Amino acid sequence: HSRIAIYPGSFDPITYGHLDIIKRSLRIFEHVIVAVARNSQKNALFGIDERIALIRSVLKDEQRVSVDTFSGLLIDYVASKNAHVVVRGLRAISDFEYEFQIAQMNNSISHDVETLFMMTSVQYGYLSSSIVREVCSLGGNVDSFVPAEVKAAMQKKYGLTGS
Ligand code: COD
Repeated sequence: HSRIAIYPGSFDPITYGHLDIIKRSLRIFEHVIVAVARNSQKNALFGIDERIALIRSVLKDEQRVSVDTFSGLLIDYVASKNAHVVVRGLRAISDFEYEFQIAQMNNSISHDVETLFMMTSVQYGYLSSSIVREVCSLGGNVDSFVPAEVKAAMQKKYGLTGS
């Protein structure tokens, strides 16, 4: 009987693919906590506080979503929120092996957490934060991938003027 889901990730930056998973999760859960991982090994464009501010801004009208950050093990964070469900999105087959590994690792450390996978919506199947960063850095149009405030923040990072 889980009313809360944790949606963890790097969100560097948040895209329409992430937002789609969040909105669909809200049809199943009463509350979704978007949890930005602090100790991700990925090369980040945005700092943690910038990523949180962007997510909050994009989801400001959604009362049932909160945005948080965590460090250390995901399952410890999930337990600290009295939650039992982690939501993850699945795109291509290439996501599967990585996600399967994380889910099984988490499950072997704690049987108290279930990972729920949602298939990406077809229009976002190819979308990832890293691809969006690359397209934006090279001057490509990212309007259909990220909300306007995210686009503006990326253009600022890359020293591009807004269009
Ligand atoms: N459509 C659908 N889903 C999508 C899309 C899209 N277009 N784009 C991304 N997603 C999904 C991803 O599949 C993922 O489920 C989620 O959105 C977030 O994506 P990212 O890329 O921002 O997040 P990741 O994969 O970098 O997050 C990894 C974690 C931070 C969750 C992981 O490293 C972690 O749990 N770290 C904490 C340490 C820990 O506990 N380690 C042990 C377990 S690995």
